[in-house]
Amino acid sequence: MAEFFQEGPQLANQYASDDTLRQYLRWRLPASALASVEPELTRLGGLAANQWMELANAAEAAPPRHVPYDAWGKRVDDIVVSDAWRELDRMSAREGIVATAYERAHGAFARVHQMAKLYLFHPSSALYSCPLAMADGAARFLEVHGDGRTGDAFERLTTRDPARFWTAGQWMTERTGGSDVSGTQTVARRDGDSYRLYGTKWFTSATTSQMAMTLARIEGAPAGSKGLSVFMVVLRDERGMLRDIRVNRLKDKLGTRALPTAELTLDGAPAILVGGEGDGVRKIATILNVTRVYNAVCAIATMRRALALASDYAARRVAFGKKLIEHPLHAETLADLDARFRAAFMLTFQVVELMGKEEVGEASEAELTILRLLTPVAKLYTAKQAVAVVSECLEAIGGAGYIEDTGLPRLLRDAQVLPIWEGTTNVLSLDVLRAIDRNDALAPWLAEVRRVDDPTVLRAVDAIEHHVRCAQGDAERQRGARRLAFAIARTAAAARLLEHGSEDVTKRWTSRDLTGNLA
Ligand code: MFK
Repeated sequence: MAEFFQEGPQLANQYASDDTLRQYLRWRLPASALASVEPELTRLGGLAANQWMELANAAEAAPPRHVPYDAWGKRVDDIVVSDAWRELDRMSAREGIVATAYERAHGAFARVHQMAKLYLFHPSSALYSCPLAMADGAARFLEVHGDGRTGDAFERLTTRDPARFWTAGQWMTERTGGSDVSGTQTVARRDGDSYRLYGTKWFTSATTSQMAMTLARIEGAPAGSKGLSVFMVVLRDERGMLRDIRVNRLKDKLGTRALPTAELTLDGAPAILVGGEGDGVRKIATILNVTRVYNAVCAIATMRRALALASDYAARRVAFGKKLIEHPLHAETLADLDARFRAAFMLTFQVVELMGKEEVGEASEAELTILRLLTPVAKLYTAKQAVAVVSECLEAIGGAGYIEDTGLPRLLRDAQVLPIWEGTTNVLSLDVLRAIDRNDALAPWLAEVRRVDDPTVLRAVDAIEHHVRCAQGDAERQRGARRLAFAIARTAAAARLLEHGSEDVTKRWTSRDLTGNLA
């Protein structure tokens, strides 16, 4: 008898084989926009299955290295990255993964177009999506708050020319806090028309970026987050040397291993104040809200990749006399995971649509407040789902799912960062309360969802309203904030699934308790 060898799961074209994305685009995009984006997405779907994936594997195999001194003892703080990482940078520029959002070829649908591209790119990018997220956040910040002093930064962040393209860091976290940034200790001292920054940044993702947006306190400004201001830092001089910045070390992380994340000391780094003095947390929220949407898109993309592999495997692997997919319980498990993915997809792309409308000035007041509410909801919910769904998909592949050189464990490690960075689940659940209290964001969303005439959704909406009305006092409201955020996420997703009319998935989804027992 010939020896048996199991074939591993294979990736098909990641656009052509993705019914969820294709059906969604057919549903939402005008025919002319769909006709224009489909050939491009089909091509990118091929890159995601092949060339990008090979680059991502190569980048993972050669993680970044910190070289503090040169051969002659001079401090250089070089961060050496792989050729593959650099090629991912060039390819993402050429393909306009950021630029598409600002070219606005499809008006209010520019974000849908762009995020569809990011969705294909992310799981085959070794997290190059991270510098892109922060570049996009910085571009949006400069579009909203920028003035003549930031030179050509906006143009560089949004170009397709790899030779000019810049990515950006987003340095908010200090030893005093990742969630509570009000204790930021970095000081900005005036230096003529600009500033110099002094302090330590504890987590700086993508430290090979050309620029960063950061928070610092101008000397003499009050304590707390109102006393912080937003600054732009161009990291290197014409010779490529860091400008009064020291790299203390690279972080040794559970995942995202191709991504250089560093601890930095700013020792007089030149910086440009952007958006005026003070109120820095409120202003930098412009960036956070972009990167949180990226986080959600990358979370659903991760789920989809894990499901694509687990489903392909189920069609190849034979156990107990038949293929895995022919076993009712295995098929049921995959169908449940698929429903969780599709619900998360619908929620995320609702937020993407609203963001696109906002950016071209076509969002109504109600839509703006729904965007404010659903951005943290989508981020926190999809991130948690990504970890759970990827974990189940690895289990569905069995022991091989736990073996490093299959590439599968990386999916889980990389998913685990999604609920942590850009605001943890609890911090974002409290942000949902902030949106409800300060932006009165619940009422317009409730009104919108009530238009979906379905008894399960209407019951869930009533339960949410009842919960918000009855929660007494700050502590009780905070204790219930996570349950509330999850209930909003599940209900928003159900409403979209119903609107879309995908019957099987909708039935599977609405047969659950959408509110997760809010009472
Ligand atoms: C693959 C995907 C790639 C993703 C890229 C990942 C790169 C990773 C890099 C990072 O991890 S960067 C660090 C991320 N850090 C965070 O996300 C911080 C998490 N903490 C919070 O979000 C806290 O809630 C917050 C810092 C905002 C609390 O600050 P405060 O100052 O104690 O809150 P406060 O006083 O309530 O808010 C200040 C103002 O900002 C208020 O405005 P008003 O005074 O006018 O009312 C708030 O309404 C406003 N604000 C806060 N969050 C907002 C917001 N406005 C709009 N949107 C928001 N999200």
